[in-house]
Amino acid sequence: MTLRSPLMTVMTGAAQKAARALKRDFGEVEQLQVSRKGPSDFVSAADLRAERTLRQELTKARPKFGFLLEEGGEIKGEDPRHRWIIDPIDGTTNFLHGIPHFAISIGLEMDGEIIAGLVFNPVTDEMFVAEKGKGAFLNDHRLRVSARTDLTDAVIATGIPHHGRGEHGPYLKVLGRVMAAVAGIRRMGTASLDLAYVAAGRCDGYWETGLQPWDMAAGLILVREAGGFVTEVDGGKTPLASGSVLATNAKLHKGLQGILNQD
Ligand code: LIP
Repeated sequence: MTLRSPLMTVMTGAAQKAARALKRDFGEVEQLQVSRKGPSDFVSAADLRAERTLRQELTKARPKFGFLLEEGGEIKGEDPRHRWIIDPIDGTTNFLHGIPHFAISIGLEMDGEIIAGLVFNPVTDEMFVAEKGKGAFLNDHRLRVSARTDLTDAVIATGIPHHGRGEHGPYLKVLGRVMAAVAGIRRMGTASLDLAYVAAGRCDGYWETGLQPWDMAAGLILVREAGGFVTEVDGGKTPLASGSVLATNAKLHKGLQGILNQD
């Protein structure tokens, strides 16, 4: 058991509160009032409610911090140095299809750097947390990225472009090369959990492009604090700004990056 910092106590408390309603809503997923935001991009009543709860709870504890919210957008705080980056339901498509693989994702940015992250799947009750310099944890157990050194043994997660999003042809070419080089590919549909799974050593790597900051803010620090390596797919240093992410254990990064960028 580890002692939670005051900051992590605030973050976990907010996530637990939002998760209670989310779990109930997930149970009644077919009755949810769902409106269409764009092609394949749904906003549910549960999403909005969870975001409101998270905002209220975090504001109670840290009244001056700003927000970047998936649904509510940017909300400037009195404190310009701190900003919460939140996805109330990452994996909305899974949620709406009754697939129990979605998460609340909360990242805290200070002076442009992510200093804390939480990814919580309320259905499995798995809470992944990390703070800068303090390590990454799953329900209080310390996390380490995998130790695999050969891509032929590696399970790699990815996000596949879909209707209305991404470049399908080029993605298929890249996928073809990675498929041929690894033990298995997974497309689970929740970027924050893909990153958390890399941190936990369940997956050996993950890549995706076209993401939003709230999909990855919390997951980035989880991987780094678990000893992993995160860049953009082309090796660039600003995944949060570009939406392009490649996260692996340190040993597989170069090899996977080479395959992803062959043409
Ligand atoms: C989702 C990501 C997922 C990605 C989807 C989508 P949302 O976030 O986490 O991995 O491939 O296209 O962006 O929209 O469910 O919060």
